[in-house]
Formats: sequence, C-alpha cells, structure tokens
Amino acid sequence: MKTRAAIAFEAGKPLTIGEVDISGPRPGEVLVEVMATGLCHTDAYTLSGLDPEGVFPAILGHEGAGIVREIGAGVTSLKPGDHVIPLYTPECRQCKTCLSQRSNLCTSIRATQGKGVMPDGTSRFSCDGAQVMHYMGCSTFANFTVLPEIALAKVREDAPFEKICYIGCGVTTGIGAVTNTAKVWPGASVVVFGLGGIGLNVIQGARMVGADKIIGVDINPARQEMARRFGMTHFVNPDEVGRDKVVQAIQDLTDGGADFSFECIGNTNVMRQALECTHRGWGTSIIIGVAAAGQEISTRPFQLVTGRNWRGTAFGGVRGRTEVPKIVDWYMEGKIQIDPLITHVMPLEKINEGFDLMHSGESIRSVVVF
Ligand code: NAD
Ligand code: AHE
Ligand code: ZN
Repeated sequence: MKTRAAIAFEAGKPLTIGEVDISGPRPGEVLVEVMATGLCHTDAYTLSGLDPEGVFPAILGHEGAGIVREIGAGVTSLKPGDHVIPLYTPECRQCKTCLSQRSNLCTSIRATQGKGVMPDGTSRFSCDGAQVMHYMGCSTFANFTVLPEIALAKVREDAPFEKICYIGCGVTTGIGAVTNTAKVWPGASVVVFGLGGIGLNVIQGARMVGADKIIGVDINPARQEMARRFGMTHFVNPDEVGRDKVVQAIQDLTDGGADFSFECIGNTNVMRQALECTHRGWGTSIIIGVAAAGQEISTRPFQLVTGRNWRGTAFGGVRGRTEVPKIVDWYMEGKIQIDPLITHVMPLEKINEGFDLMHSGESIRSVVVF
C-alpha cells in the first residue's frame, strides 16, 4: 500500500512530503496507523547529518501514537484496533538486559534498528522502487509504519493521540530521568539545564517527587514562564550571570551544590557545568542531551574522587511496554500535564515549519496530526 510521509532524502535538507510504498507486517511485526507525532530535537539532530547512525533516505520521527491496523504471524499481545505508542527502546522481556531488570536498554533489536532496518535486515518502505530506511525503529513521520510487536506499548483508548504521542519520547524521558534514573528524593535540590521539550518534563518530574529547590538554566529567557508554571523555583540565565559563572551561581543558590542536575541540551561544555554544580560527596548529574559524533566530555577526575556521580539516561530508564501505559494514566488522571507544552499543532505538510519553530526557540513541542 501507499502512505503519506515526510521523507528525509538528504542530511541538512528540508523533509519532502509525498507518498511512499509500505509493505505489510511480516512475522512478529505490526502495521500501525500513526495518528499524531511530536517533533523531538533528536529528529533535528539526525536530519542535520551529525548522527553517526543517520542513514538516508529515511523516514524520521520517533514520538508517535496510533492504532494497530494489521498484525503479522505470531503476534499475540496486540490486535487490530488497539491504541499504541511506538517504543524506540523496545522491551522484549527475554534479552540479558531485560531479564536483569537493571536497565531499560533492551538489546534484542538494537543493532538492526541502528542501521535503519527491521529485525530481519530489510526495510518495509520504498519510493520509486528504491529502499527508504526506518528511523529509531519507529518512523512516525509516516501515516502508516511497521514496528516489531516488542516495540509497541498498548495504551488506553480514551487518551487523545495528539497529546499522548509526546509520551513516546519527551514526557517519559524527562519524568523517567527523575523517577527511574536519578531517583530524586523529596526535599532534594535539582538543577535542569535546558528548558525545552525534555527539560520542562524533568521539572514537572522533580515537582512530582517533591523536590524542594528546582533551578532552571536556559539562554532563552522566554522559557522562564512555562518553567515556573511547571515547578521551577529559581531561574539562571547564563548570558546574565556570565557563562563561566553558572556553576558559582548554582552553588550560591544551593548551599554549596545541588543534589541532582540534568543536562537536557546536548552541549558538552554544559555537561561539565552540570556535573560541577552538584554537591561534593553525593551530587549526581544525569546526561540526557545527545551530543554529536566526535564530541567528548571532560572534567577533573577530582570531581569524581570527591563523590560526584556522572550518569546518563535513555528514554528515562523506562521499560516501555510495562511503564508507558501507566504514564498515560498519569496524564489522564491529571497527575502530569502535557497540553501546555504542545505549543504548535500542524498537518504533515507543515512539518518543516515545525523544525523552524524548534530552531528559533518559538515552540516547546510541535505535534503533527495526520
Ligand atoms: P529543545 O530544543 O526543545 O530544548 C533545548 C533547550 O536548551 C532550549 O530551551 C534552548 O534554549 C536551551 N539551550 C540551548 N543551548 C543552551 C545553553 N548553552 N545553555 C542553556 N540552555 C541552552 O530540545 P529537546 O527536545 O528538549 O531535547 C533536548 C536534548 O535531549 C537534545 O539533545 C535531544 O537530542 C536529547 N534527548 C535525549 C533523550 C534521551 O533519551 N537521552 C530523549 C529525548 C531527547
Ligand atoms: N544514534 C545516536 C544515538 C542518539 C541517542 O543517544 N538516542 C537516545 C534517544 S534520544 C531520543 O530523543 C537513546 O535512546 N540512546 C540509547 C540507544 O540505544 O540509542 C548517536 O548519537 O549515535
Ligand atoms: Zn526524542
């Protein structure tokens, strides 16, 4: 069949809106009609050409929600009509990592996913007879996509697609980084570097678990208002305090250093600041931001010798099939907010404008509704 899609033919070029061919689900696979998809900074990163795993032509997008339309042989946990959120971090429940219960980084299909193909090594997408690659195992910038059964979380049917698609990445990454990876405790001091689609969710996660002081750091002063609405108690603008004085400014606000910090930008200089602003002896800094190939982080080993911890997180440490339905419940019960963060909604034809809004700092999250 044919599907409408935004195709990334080349790095650094706008997406092309058009039709591609999509073949049906093979054994263990599921055809999903994507109803809505968010635009995450990671899509822009891969489109820029800096992602070592970026392959072209491809159908990007990894923050979606939709409806199962067809299942392949052997699929038992899903049926046509089920509402689902695609998972770029799948959950096979059988690999060493899943069985360990120590990490959400399921390894069962990671190698093929990183090459832009399905687990059997082939793509379901083509255009004029030429292969078009998948992206992060999701390719939600297509109205129809194919995913492995283990990469779909079944969610309740009364949840609006144009809101819960954001749970497919940003919401879960930000909140999960707080609850699952850092395990922030009530009364903690927390610093969030980068108040975009991810950082604002870290803020709401920190408020949810009862953090006391929640400091936001961003060079875009317009981010202050939404961040305060989501629980930020203090704001630091590096361009006002001086970019080399950010660590000192945070130490001053936290009696010597924060309990936790989160880097939600992808800037390796900021990652260093995020580590060094945490408290001697126990401070933990979590890297969420994705930095380009070739970038490296550095600090004086003394920072670690004196008890600071440097860690990272993918998809907030969340096991998608098990935990994503619960996050959808949190949204439906009003425990977490999503609506104010979706600042722009657009049809697929305007997806490139969504990326422009991201780059200019005007949007927090843009969502494409099919
Ligand atoms: P975004 O563009 O919405 O937000 C980035 C924010 O950082 C903006 O508010 C911007 O003003 C601010 N910023 C930029 N440079 C800054 C600086 N030097 N100092 C302070 N603030 C600065 O991006 P997003 O969608 O929130 O994604 C953030 C990062 O997280 C990206 O690198 C993305 O690839 C990554 N990410 C990682 C995961 C994961 O699982 N680890 C998941 C999703 C996104
Ligand atoms: N191919 C990229 C990897 C980028 C990356 O780290 N991705 C995150 C998710 S970002 C979502 O917006 C992730 O899940 N990482 C774990 C993994 O297995 O990919 C690069 O830079 O090489
Ligand atoms: Zn993302």
